[in-house]
Amino acid sequence: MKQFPEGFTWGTATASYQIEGGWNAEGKGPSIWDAFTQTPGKITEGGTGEVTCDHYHLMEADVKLMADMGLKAYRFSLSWSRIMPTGRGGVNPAGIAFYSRLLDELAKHDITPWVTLYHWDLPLALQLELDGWLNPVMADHFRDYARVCFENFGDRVQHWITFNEPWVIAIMGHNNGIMAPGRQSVTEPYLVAHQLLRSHGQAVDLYRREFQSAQGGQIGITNNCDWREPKTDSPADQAAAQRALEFFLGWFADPIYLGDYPAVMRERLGDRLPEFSHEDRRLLLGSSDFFGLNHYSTLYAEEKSAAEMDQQSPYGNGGISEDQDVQLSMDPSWQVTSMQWSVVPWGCAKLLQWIDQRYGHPPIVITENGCALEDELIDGEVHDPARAKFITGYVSACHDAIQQGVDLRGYFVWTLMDNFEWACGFTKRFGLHYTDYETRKRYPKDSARVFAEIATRNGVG
Ligand code: GBH
Repeated sequence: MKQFPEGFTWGTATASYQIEGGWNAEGKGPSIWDAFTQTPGKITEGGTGEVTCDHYHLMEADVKLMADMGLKAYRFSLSWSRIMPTGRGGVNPAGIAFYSRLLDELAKHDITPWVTLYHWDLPLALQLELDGWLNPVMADHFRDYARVCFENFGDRVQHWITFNEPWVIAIMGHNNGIMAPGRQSVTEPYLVAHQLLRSHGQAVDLYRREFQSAQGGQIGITNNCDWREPKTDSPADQAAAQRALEFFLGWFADPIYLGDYPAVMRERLGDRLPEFSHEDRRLLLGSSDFFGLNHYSTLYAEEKSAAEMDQQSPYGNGGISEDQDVQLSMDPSWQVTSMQWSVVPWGCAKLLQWIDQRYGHPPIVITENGCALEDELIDGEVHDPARAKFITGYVSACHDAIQQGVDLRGYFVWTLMDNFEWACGFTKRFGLHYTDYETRKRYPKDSARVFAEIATRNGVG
C-alpha cells in the first residue's frame, strides 16, 4: 500500500461553464461560451452549457456527493459574468450570493475550497467591446474582478488560482479556434498569452498587497502540460522534446519562475513574441505560491521541419507546430481514452521531475488529471473499471515522483461529475459520477470508490 505524505490534498475539480447551467439565471450576463455554443457547427451535436449538470440549482446535493465520498477538497471556478454581467462595473448580487452559499455549504461539510477565477468563460461584453484577451487593458479589468472576489469570498478561501490553462485559451481559442472565442491566427496566441500573464501578475500583486496578510491564503496559476518523450535517443529528437516542452509549459511558467519567455521561443518567434516591461517582469517573477499542473497525456516528439511534417497528423495540440519543428506521434502500444489521449502514467512522473528540476523544486499541485471512457450503467451504478485503473496508475506515478524527491502536495481528479465537455459536447464521460441529463440524476461510479479508498487510506475523511 502506497502512503502519501501527511497533509497531501485529495480532491475533485469542476469548472463553472461545464456544470452550472443557469446560463441566464438571476442577472447572469452571457459569456463567450454562451455565444460560441450557439454558433452552428462549433459543438458536437449542438450541445450547450445552458443546463448541463444544473449545479446552479442542485448545488447542495452536489456538495453532499462530495461529503459522502469523504472528499476534503474541491476545486471549482467562478463565472465572471455571473458576478459581473458585463465584466466590469456593476456587480450581480445573486451571483455573489450563489458562490457565498456554496462556500458556506463546503465549510459545513469540512471541504476545503480551491477557487479558480477564470476557467475560460469570459464575459461576452469584454470580447465584443475590447477584443477580449488581445487588449492590454484586460489586466486592469481582471484585477478589478479579482478584487470583487477577494473582498466577497476571501474570508473563506485559502487557495486561489488565477487562470486555468492559459495555453488552451491562447492555442485553442486563438490558433486552431476549436474553443471560444474561436479565432484562427498565428500571431494572436502569443499576444493573448502575454496579456494573460500580465493579468495574472496584476491579480497576484493585488492579493499580496491588500488581502494576503489579513486572509492568509495562497495564490497561484494552473498550467496544462502533456509529456513529450523523445521518439528516439538521437540528440535531434531529445532537443525536439525539450523544445516542445518549453513551447508548451515554459511559455507560461518561465516568466513566472525564471523571469522571461524561454530563449528558444525568442529565437524562433522574433517580433511575434512580445517583451515584458520592467514592471510586468517585476510583478510576474515569483508570482505563484504553488505550481498548479493539469496533466492528461503523453506524445512522442521528433525533430522535423515544417516542410517535412506530416500535415495530416491529428496531434495539432502541441502549440503552433511550424514554430517548433516538432512532429508529435503516439506509440501503437499505448492505450488511448475515448478522446484519443494516450494513457501513459510514467509520462506523468517524468513531467513532475522536469518541473522540479527546471523551476527549482517548487511545491506542485496536480489540479486536474483524469480520462474520458465509455461507462456502463447497471442497476443504478456505473461500472468503469478502466477509469479506476487509470486513476490508480497515475496516482502511483505521483507516488513514484514523490519518492524521487518531487515536492508534490496534492492531486485533484477531473472531474466530480460528467459534464459539458466544451467542443466535444456531452459525448464523453470523465468523472466520478455519471450524470443523466434528462433526470438530472447522478450515479456513483466504481472509480469514485477507488479514489475515495486511496484518499481514505491516506488519512483523509
Ligand atoms: C482540461 O484541459 C480542461 O481544464 C477541462 O475543462 C476539461 O474538461 C478537461 O481538460 C478534459 O478535456 O491530443 O494527445 O495531443 C485539458 C487540456 C490539452 C489536455 C490538449 C490534452 C491534447 C492531448 N488538454 N491535450 S493530444
